[in-house]
Amino acid sequence: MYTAEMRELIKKVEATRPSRMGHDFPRLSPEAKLEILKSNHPDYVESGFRPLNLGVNSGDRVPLELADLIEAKSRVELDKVDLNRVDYDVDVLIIGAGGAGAAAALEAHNTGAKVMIATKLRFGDANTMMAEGGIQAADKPDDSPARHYLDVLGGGHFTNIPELAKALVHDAPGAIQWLNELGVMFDKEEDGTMHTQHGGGTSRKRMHAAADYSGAEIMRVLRDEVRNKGVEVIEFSPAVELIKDTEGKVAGAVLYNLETKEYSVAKAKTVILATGGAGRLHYHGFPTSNHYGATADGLVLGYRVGAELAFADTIQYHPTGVAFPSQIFGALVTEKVRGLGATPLNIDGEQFVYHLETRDIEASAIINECNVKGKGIATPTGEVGVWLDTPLIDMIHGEGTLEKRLPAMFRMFEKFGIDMRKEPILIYPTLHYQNGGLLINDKGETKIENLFVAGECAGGIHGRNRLMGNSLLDIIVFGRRAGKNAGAKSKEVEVKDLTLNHIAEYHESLKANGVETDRVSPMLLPRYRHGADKQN
Ligand code: MEZ
Repeated sequence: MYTAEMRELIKKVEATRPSRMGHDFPRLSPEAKLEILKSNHPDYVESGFRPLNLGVNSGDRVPLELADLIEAKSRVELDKVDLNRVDYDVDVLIIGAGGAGAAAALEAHNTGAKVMIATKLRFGDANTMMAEGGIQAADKPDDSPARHYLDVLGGGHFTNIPELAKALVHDAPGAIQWLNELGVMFDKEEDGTMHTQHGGGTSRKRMHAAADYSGAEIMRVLRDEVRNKGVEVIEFSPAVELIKDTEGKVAGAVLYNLETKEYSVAKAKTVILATGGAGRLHYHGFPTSNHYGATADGLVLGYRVGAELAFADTIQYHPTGVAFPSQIFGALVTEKVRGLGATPLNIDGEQFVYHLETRDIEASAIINECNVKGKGIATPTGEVGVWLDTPLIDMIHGEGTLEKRLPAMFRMFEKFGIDMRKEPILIYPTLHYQNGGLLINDKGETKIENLFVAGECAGGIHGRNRLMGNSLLDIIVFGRRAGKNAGAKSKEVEVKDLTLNHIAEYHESLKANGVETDRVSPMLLPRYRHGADKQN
């Protein structure tokens, strides 16, 4: 599959390999890290951001595409929604059916609450399903939640909200146990203990995995369990607006059936937003590893009812997205590949960065190598990337390791005639994760009464950069916390008359703040047609 030119360049990789074996590349100093971030990371490229004109985060800097969605009108034709005709009446409404939504549903169900999930696509169409490398938890004798906490804070440049980071690491061993007991097939050693490995920025091996399809395996089990418990799941029905009651408390959502194009009213005592990420907004023009529905819908819905955003200006670009072949451009090459020893190399076959720096640093170093130093490898379709020297994996750990630990990666490249056991692969950063989201406390609550958030839609846990494997962990920990607390809270709630007056008020506020627009949001689905307005 590689062109003749690329094959020539691979010879340089092979030539330097013996001298690289067994030698760790030096890590960057804190000053050098800051410098490489500021000069290369898209979060520092000001042209990709603007301040918000209205709402609780007025004046705060957010990516342009998100700002446009927030500063847009409701897509709901308000005259077509009859709030007196309630279609679903539940205790806990969960919006989103990825890992966080499913974990929340199970715990809310355990409180005895009547729970319903409404989701835009199918149950499990979510970034959880696409997560590959693993889930962190400090459950080995040489590790502790305190060490995990320090790694989380170091990775997040000490900007994380401490109570959220504490909750994440504290609940982690229990989360693994819970998943294991539900039936997740984690990789285990012969003696039955969990197999764990390093990720970028981890001081201990605490990445638990199911090969390189960890998220799919977790989602498989959670989805089965939700179905077994009889929780109602409404598919192809995104929430298009949150409903309040006349006391200003969140009290349900307007759902929109993508097939019949009809609205329905879901009344609820508590609501959990678990709508996931925003990769399909393609910030700074990056490709994405995210699923098709990752369009920041929850941020828009939450902001319209007054929930606060936190860290909305910080996005994670996974260092190793596919740069070649173009058919899978931007797809995720799990960090586990680097965790197993594969190193990034430039066009001369030289390593230019330690292979397990945190993601923001690693991605910045790759961008720098390609776009500043001009040492990237050009692809036939005009992209650029650096090598990831995957043959090192079997050389370090023994023949058969790559296929055993990375079967999905192996197949993905094999389909295109690339044998990653024998030849390096070409990678470049891809938009992977929104580090921020709607601000929550350690119960998963927002400051808006009866509104909870869990998973990638929530902000504050990871600060300005998340470590590998803390996202699958976060969806379980905060999904469970939100589910338990929303279930318990629903017992005290008495819903008053339903209203959508806050939408009319939001429209007034747009006008009052000088935003004249025909844009509508949430976006729901990305627009890839030529000439289509990406925002509508
Ligand atoms: O946490 C993640 O984002 C993850 C595990 C991704 C990966 O590289 O596999």
